[in-house]
Amino acid sequence: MKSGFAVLIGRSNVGKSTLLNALVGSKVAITSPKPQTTRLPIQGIVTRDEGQIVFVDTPGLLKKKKDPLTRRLHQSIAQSLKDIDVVGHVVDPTREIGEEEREVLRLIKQADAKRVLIINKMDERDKPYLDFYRDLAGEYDAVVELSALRGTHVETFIVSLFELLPEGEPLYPAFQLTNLPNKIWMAELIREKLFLRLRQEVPYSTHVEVTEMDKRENGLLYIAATIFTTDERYKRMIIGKNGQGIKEIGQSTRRELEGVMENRVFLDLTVEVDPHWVERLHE
Ligand SMILES: Nc1nc2c(ncn2[C@@H]2O[C@H](COP(=O)(O)OP(=O)(O)OP(=O)(O)O)[C@@H](O)[C@H]2O)c(=O)[nH]1
Ligand SMILES: [Mg+2]
Repeated sequence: MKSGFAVLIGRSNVGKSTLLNALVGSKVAITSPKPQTTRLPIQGIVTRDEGQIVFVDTPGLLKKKKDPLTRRLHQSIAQSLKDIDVVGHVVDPTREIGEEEREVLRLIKQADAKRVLIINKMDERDKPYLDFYRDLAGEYDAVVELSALRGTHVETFIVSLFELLPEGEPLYPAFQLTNLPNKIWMAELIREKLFLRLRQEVPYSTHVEVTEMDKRENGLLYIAATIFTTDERYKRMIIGKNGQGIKEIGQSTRRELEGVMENRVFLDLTVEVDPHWVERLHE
């Protein structure tokens, strides 16, 4: 049996979380067109006859910003590169190699692991930088070209990883798809709706905590969650005119949860101002 850890790292927005979901075949990580969607190192577990791969999705590297959240996310990336077997560098051939890619290259060279270059978004028609990335092949043990969104060649990637992984026993039971506790996963789903809905700096001002999860006697799953934001002004924007904003966030999350849990859900959302929530983020 083979087993080990493969970390997905790369610039923000290249599709790391979309790839994690495609690998696992289930939505374990949230995705959005906005950079810095991912904040936690989320594990997605793939178990096959050959063995088990634990993929670790990481926050995207974004160099421009120097705020406390970005600092926290960068610490989390560096931490994720310790004690792993493979590092998968995910790149987007529609975007130029920039300072962020060079920083990722520096980081992965320090890691004591096999290196795989993953050229994602191969479904895009215009890939003006594809050859730039292909020219980097010499720096890696393997190169795969795939589309996380369409799921093409994702299986090829899994097969090539099993080749690179050491012998070992599975770490998780075969049915387990992620390490995320239910409450955190639900909070992530709510945060995804905030990222899809809110503009500019507002989604970055938010953090979500699920405070209660309870199966009621009538079979209803009761979930209470608090959306934290740093400013009264943002709180008003999240709640929206006549509460319309928060209502839509609640409805779309509830619908998604009901689909996955196959259970009726009551979602109780509160918005609170806390300028210091970043300090409570665990790594
Ligand atoms: N066309 C195309 N779009 C993709 C593909 N993979 C991801 N995307 C899109 O790229 C955007 C970013 O995807 P994410 O998976 O959230 O990217 P990420 O690298 O996890 O981003 P951060 O968590 O912010 O670092 C989303 O709009 C995805 O739908 C792909 O294979 N093809
Ligand atoms: Mg992500």
